[in-house]
Amino acid sequence: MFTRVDHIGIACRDLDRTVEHYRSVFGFEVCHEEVNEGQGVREAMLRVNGTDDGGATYLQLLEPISPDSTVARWIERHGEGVHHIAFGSPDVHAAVERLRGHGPRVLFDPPQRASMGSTATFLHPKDCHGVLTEVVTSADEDRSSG
Ligand code: V0V
Ligand code: CO
Repeated sequence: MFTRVDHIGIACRDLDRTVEHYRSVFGFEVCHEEVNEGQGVREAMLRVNGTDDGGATYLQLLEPISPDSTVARWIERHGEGVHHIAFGSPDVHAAVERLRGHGPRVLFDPPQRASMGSTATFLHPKDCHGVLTEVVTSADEDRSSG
């Protein structure tokens, strides 16, 4: 069902400063930036490594763009830090079908357009031992839209 860690989502207050930390201290470069109005975030993707399923693993740095977004509320309560983990799946729709009835609440059903043209959903952290869990099919892998 899951073939890799697609990304680790990290909530930050200032995207540019956080990107600069990852660049100057760790040597990671930004490969993609976008604003996701629906999720209320500005995000940067930093590619960490390729994976043996032909995909890749990223860090996803997330800065809230509105005070009532989920990431803004989370930073308010917890401060900056790891916000979610995303598993890569060759077919997020099939993964949702399999997960239905197994317990975790599926938060976006159907899955939605996400970073870099991918399709993704989230599983409620209270049903995943405290971890907000995203399931993502990258644009490369997604054959469902033809
Ligand atoms: C909330 N909780 C978390 C959490 N966020 N636990 C672990 N990790 C997190 N990130 C806990 C929180 O401490 C509460 O538990 C409880 O869940 C309810 O939280 P809340 O603040 O009252 O509720 P909301 O309204 O923030 O809802 C939480 C959920 C929401 C998870 C339902 O954040 C959501 O729908 N998330 C999915 C969308 C998302 O996260 N988008 C941002 C990334 P206690 O304290 O009461 O025990 S967008 C993204 O990654 C994109 C676009 C991508 O391409 O990858
Ligand atoms: Co994410």
